[in-house]
Amino acid sequence: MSIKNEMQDAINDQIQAEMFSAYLYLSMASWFDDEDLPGFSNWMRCQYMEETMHAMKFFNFLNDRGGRAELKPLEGPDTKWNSYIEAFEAVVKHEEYISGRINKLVTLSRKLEDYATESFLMWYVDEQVEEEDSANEILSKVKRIKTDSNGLFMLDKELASRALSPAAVPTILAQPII
Ligand code: OFO
Repeated sequence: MSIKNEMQDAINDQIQAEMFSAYLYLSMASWFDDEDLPGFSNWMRCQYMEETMHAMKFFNFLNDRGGRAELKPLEGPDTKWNSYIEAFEAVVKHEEYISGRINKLVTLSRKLEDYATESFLMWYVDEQVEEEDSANEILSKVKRIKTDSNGLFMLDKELASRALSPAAVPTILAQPII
């Protein structure tokens, strides 16, 4: 059964939101580069790629369901923050906003009795728990560090070790099944 227009429109809005997330984190990666914190920048670059993967999962899903992804314009994200705490507070706030959007998509899928979409969305429900948790964890560390340059150096080293999950790559490259 093809996806209904109302669900397709809502998913297209979500593709835009995920791509904005990618754009926001890429902007943060650039800012952290400028702050000479390559590990923080690496974490944000990975985040950027994961968000692209989130958008592409929706993109591929629409194609698989006989729908069509229609890309919408993106607003420019912020380009600088007053502190590292402020930057990670913005990440946490943004992830909470995205979680709220995913919950609304689940509500809509139930209203439309679109159980295939509801099942698909459960991946995002779980993913948002992880996204909020990792952002909150780094925010707590950044708050603890405050102005301790040694602590900042150590955290930068820790964040430098983050790598993109291998599962993300095939999702981004996947062709729709015809
Ligand atoms: Fe950060 O989870 Fe998608 O947007």
